Amino acid sequence: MTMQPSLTLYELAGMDPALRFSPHCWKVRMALAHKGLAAEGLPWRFTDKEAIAFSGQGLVPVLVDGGTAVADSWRIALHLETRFADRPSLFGAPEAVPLARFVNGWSDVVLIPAIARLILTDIARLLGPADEAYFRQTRERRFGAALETVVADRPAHLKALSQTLAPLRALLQGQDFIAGGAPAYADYCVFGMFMWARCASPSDILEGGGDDPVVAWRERLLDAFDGLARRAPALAA
Ligand SMILES: N[C@@H](CCC(=O)N[C@@H](CS)C(=O)NCC(=O)O)C(=O)O
Repeated sequence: MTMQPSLTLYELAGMDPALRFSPHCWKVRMALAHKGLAAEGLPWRFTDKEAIAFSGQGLVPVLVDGGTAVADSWRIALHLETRFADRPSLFGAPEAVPLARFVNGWSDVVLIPAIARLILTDIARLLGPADEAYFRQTRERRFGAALETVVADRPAHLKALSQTLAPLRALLQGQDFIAGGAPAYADYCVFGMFMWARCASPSDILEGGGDDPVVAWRERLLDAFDGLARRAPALAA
């Protein structure tokens, strides 16, 4: 098996450096665990653009693998898959890569805003003053209103999220993971979004309890890799 190289992952953190709540960074953490790789996770803050300027852009995750810096969670997943080809595949088969890419896009474009409407003010509370100001300014522009206004109608947002998750719920009624009988990168793309909520918010974003196949799936992934995700510092119980 390819030797474990020195890997560094720049990860979004709250004021508390142990609180790593970025959905995209969680995709990568799960992907690294899937490949049996360890990386040093460096805490990074929204306003710390200088620290990752070497990557040529201003967002995390950024993975540094020896002399190579890779930004963007999807590109990092492809990098890990090729570079560590003899370790467990993140996709299962080459034909599954475009499908996982669709799931990644669906998570980013559809799930992120649906979950954001439930947790934006919780995130603001985790940040230091400079990051909070940056977060409010950029997100209020994105959502077109004050964060408090965006999250105001929580029951409606919970219902909308539940409806958004209907295809996932139907899929998970018949199989344990999105990728089938075992988890793969498509699962981590969606699970990263739930880790975002779990780490940043004290309230659960799923109300269905034990009857909801999505809850059961989330439990399975919390337990994966010896409970890597379950053990992570989080605000939700
Ligand atoms: N498409 C990118 C998105 C990365 C992204 O949006 N990262 C957020 C943290 S979750 C970030 O770095 N935000 C910094 C900012 O908003 O300035 C990926 O999948 O990695």
